[in-house]
Amino acid sequence: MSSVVIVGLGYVGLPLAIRAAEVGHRVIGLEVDPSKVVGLQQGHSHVEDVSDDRLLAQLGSGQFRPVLASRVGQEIDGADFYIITVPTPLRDGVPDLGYVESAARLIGPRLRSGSSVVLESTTYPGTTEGLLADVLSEVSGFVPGADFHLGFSPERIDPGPSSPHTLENTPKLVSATTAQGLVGMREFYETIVDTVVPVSSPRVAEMAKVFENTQAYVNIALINELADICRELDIDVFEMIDAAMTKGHSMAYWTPGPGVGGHCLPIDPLYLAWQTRKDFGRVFRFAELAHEVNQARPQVVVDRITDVLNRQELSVNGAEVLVLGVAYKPGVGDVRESPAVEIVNLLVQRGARVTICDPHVQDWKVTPTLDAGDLAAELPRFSLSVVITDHDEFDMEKVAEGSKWVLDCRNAVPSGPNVVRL
Ligand code: SAJ
Repeated sequence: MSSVVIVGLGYVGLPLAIRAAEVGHRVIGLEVDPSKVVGLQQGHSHVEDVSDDRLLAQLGSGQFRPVLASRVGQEIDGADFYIITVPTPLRDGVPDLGYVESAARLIGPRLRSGSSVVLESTTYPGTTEGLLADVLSEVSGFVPGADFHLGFSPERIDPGPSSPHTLENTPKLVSATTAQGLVGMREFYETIVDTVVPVSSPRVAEMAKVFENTQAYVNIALINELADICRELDIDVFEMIDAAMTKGHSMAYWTPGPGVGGHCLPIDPLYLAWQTRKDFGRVFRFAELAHEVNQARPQVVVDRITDVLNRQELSVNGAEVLVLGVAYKPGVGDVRESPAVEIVNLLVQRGARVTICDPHVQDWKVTPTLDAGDLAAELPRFSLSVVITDHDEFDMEKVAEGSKWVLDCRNAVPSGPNVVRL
């Protein structure tokens, strides 16, 4: 088995670190957030996909050690594999690869001849063989591909405890700048996942990842726009989708909603859109149009809320509105890029008195919160309940029974005279 250093212990790095430890690799995980490191050292997992029990087992066996990145020392020298799983956000529409560069500067001086460096963070094609190779070469004095191996293997984590798609059962693309590097990376990942899919270069793997999420983003934008058209034509969009899905082939199931959140779908397509404009002045029209449509969804929701309140001869200003679910999708507590944040802000700007209820989100500070256990008793005091994220914890029949009005953004609430769909 191998010595492995994983840089970044978030929703990608921690599951990878624990899985690698479970199959026998010696893993050191580097994390910049001291509270996360302390929590991990105490056996508390901050990632829904990794239970405390699995974490404790690997801490106990000594196969996994979480270390504060700023305190790391020679324990990470000369590892077999260095895997970078850090965020690659957008800053005002511009890719921010600062975390990748910091990771490269952290591990570069520690490489030995024959070490392998793998980037898993989503980025635009050319990053691995460009920016990452350049920084590693600068800080290590080594030649990428000759002195150490370099590759890209996109993360395909589907967050959420209820997802059937796990790290182990999701095929893993693997690529390297040299044939020899690919051999070692394939062997390593084959100990961790059921299916490894080698591709000819990091650029192919980088582009495949961006394509995976762009096709999702575009299709969600398409069904969001069709939902608005169906409403104008008085067609039940969900019945229409189910009817279309009976075709059985060349159809994928996408549903309209209040917007597209998370750290992947609303971000990754714009990495490529930024690159095509910068490098050769080409507009990646599908990505930019999809972003325009999906980013407009929160305003669509607020317009619908205004409509429903108007039916009660109420204005948004001063209305008591309950928002059910602010995480970006059911079963998770992540509010990054969540459309609910934008919807709440728009409502507050218009004078609404907003309360949120989300059993998965702990540190919400924007508005008052309601505990899910008090939901049934408190529903009647709101002029409108808005279902933004349909967590399993919500009893939607009780939401329909107890609410004056419901705006259902997820087709999650049973039909009723007081239930309006987005
Ligand atoms: N959403 C819709 N309609 C849909 C599907 C999703 O409105 O039909 C919304 C969700 O409500 C959510 C957002 O899109 O706000 C993203 O949800 P998601 O579950 O599709 O995406 P993530 O970010 O949790 O995970 C995605 C998944 N990729 C897809 O292509 C759907 C996951 O399979 C990937 O592994 C992950 O990105 C990744 O790592 O890229």
